[in-house]
Amino acid sequence: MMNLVSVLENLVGELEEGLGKAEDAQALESLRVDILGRKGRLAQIMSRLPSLPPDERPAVGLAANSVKERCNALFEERRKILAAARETATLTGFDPTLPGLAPRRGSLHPVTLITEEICGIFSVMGFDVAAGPEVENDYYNFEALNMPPEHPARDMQDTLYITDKVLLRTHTSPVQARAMTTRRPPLSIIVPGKVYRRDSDLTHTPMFHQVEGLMVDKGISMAHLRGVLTSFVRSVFGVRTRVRFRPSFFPFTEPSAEVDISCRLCEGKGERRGEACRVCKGTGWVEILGCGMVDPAVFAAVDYPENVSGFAFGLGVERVAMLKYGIGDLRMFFENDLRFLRQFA
Ligand code: 2U9
Repeated sequence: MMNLVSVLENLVGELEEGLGKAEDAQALESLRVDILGRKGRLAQIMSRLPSLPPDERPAVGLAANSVKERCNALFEERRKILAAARETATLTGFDPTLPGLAPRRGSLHPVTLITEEICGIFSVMGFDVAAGPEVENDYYNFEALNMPPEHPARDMQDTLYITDKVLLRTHTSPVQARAMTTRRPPLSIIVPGKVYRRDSDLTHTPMFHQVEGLMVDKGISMAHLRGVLTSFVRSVFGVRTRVRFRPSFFPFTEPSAEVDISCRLCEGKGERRGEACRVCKGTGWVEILGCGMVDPAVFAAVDYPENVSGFAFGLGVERVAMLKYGIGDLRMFFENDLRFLRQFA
């Protein structure tokens, strides 16, 4: 008799398991027929009742009634849950019983990708990555960098002023100037960040991204500048890239140079399909960065000794990204069009 009672009790556990898998009304009904139906599991067990000794029958009958009641309650509970889900689905068009959609994975912005690539290359060469405020004061943005009051580079046309003496940094150079006030040479740092200029047209945005670098020690020369920047450029654009240094001018470096690389689109030929190359305007070269030997006036401003020298350089991140990825329009970086951004996944 005990045996038949425990067989009955097991039915409840079996049913619970089956209910967890029943996802719709149809599955629920077939499970009910299976267990409680006229020829179901419970009925089959009960058909063995007459073969038991008469004094054992009442206990089994009692157990059967209890099991039947609990099974009905479990069915009812599941039926209500499925009905509620169906109602939600018809009311909201949202069916919580459907399998979910896998979310699309995001990707890093091309400006972030290039910034990380550039900083990675200089980190390997021993540079520390440094950062500083985007809201700067006149001293670190201009004065310490050999741009005294009335210097043309401070022109209202270029600089976004907050007050007389407070402004949005126009380059990341103030971070290097700050680093030199807190650290003694030897020093080599690379500074990525946002910079701001009062400029807005097809090829200029009021905010863009720069990476600038500085190396200071005894005996640093143009040869170090040339070696470091040539190997940097070849890391980003490939070992076959040709590099040339052209004389230029910056207030904070003397001598100064601009670095051109051979055009990737026309491979330095200046010509494509019988027409002047649109990327290098037919010259075979594109400008990629500015650089120079730090002007002694800058060292004087930060109280560095006269026996050190150093080189500095700067580049625009959007410009590097445009050349590396062949992006023709600066506005792409700021529109956040997912069709553009997804290509960098
Ligand atoms: C200190 C001393 C010198 C940073 C330099 C450049 C040359 C340069 C431009 C590239 C394109 C700005 O983004 S851009 O428009 N930058 O050409 N920057 S040397 O020289 C420094 C910096 C800090 C203390």
